[in-house]
Amino acid sequence: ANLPKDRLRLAIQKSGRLSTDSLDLLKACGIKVKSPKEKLLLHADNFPLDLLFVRDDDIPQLVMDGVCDLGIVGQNVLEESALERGTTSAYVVERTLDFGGCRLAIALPEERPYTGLKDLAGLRIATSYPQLTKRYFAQQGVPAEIVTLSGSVEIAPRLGLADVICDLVSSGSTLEANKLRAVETIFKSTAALIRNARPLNPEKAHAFDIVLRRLDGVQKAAG
Ligand code: PRT
Ligand code: ZN
Repeated sequence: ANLPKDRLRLAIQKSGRLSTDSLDLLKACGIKVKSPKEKLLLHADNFPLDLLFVRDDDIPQLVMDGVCDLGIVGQNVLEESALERGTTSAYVVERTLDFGGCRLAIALPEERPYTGLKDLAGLRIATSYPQLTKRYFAQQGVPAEIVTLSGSVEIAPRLGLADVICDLVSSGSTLEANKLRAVETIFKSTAALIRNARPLNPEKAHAFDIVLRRLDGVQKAAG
């Protein structure tokens, strides 16, 4: 990767649930960037850091491959990506953050009876997180067929694509609107600040120390 030697490169979500909180966090850390929207890459004015705006799904790989030094991404997306890659050694979770909170949960049509996981044996489960879902069912010793969908997972049972789903839940109103109920939580997530596992050069390491110190101050103040 062709990285500047003296500026940290941080990948954040371009537009989505983590975007505003990610930018606000940088601002709270005293790192100023101009209005991002059009640009893919932005230089911070007052700090040796550049921002790359991308789809959240691309962030783990960008960091693991060293295209970016740092990333802010949901731990759900990170863990799914690491499982797919078959290794967790290419990145380090530096800090978990206090936004982007959600859980990956198994949900069933309201009318389907449920006494425990064994009731799901042999069923088709729609999800955008096949790796996390597969791992959970394997760990629990319950056989299941995973149907991978990139979105609109909650309508899969009604379409006859799957019997149950495994999807992210925050308020629960999407499940409710689709007459589904969560029965098991398989993964709890928040956003996290991650770093490529290889050591930073001394200039970048110094800048990153400052980022972390400010971040810890901000998070401590927020309680
Ligand atoms: O375009 P891009 O690929 O970057 O964005 P995206 O659409 O893939 O992701 P986005 O912006 O929806 O979510 C980014 C990250 O936010 C996720 O990876 C999670 O880490 C985190 N997050 C927190 C959530 C939610 N809460 C959440 N509720 N991500 C998605 N949802 C969805 C969920 O999939 C379901 O459709 O919201 C719906 C449920 O919400 P409730 O409030 O009705 O329960
Ligand atoms: Zn995405």
